[in-house]
Amino acid sequence: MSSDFIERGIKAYIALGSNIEDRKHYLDQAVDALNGSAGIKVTALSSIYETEPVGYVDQAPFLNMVLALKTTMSAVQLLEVLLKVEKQFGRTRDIKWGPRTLDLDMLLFGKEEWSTPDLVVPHPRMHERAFVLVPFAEVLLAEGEPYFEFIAQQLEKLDGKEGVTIWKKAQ
Ligand code: GSY
Repeated sequence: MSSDFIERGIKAYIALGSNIEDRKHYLDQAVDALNGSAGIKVTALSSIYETEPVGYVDQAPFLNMVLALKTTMSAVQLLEVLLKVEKQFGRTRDIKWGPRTLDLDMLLFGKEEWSTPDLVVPHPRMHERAFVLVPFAEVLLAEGEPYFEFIAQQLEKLDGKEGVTIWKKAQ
């Protein structure tokens, strides 16, 4: 992929989660599928964290991470790719808060704000979830993004960080 592509693209951040084995395999496959999509280049990966389930708590622990990508797609096109990749790895949406092979959530799409029935960015609940903010802060810090300061402040105020432990450190 040319550096020109990276210059032209919009930066987006995606949260990934899985709590059905093989959890790590689902995350790896999702990263590869996104990186292999035309018009998308993954630029950074957080560490992988093992996290206690939030919401419906009577289910297995999750692996969660966040990735940064550059894309020449629109936010709606990127959402379509995320849904396609979830489906490709067996995700069904019949139990709302239940176990899932793969969950892909768009956290940010550049500085764009969207609020449609299908897409809301910035993600409206990310500030409530330590399993999102911990890996998100890690990627933003590694990339030297000024938005890190805001997310770090949100994280400081948040409960539940003890339920988020590092499982595989980013290289
Ligand atoms: O919102 C994503 C799915 N999900 C998760 C998750 O990814 N991690 C943790 N720890 N709890 C969760 N509850 C739900 S629903």
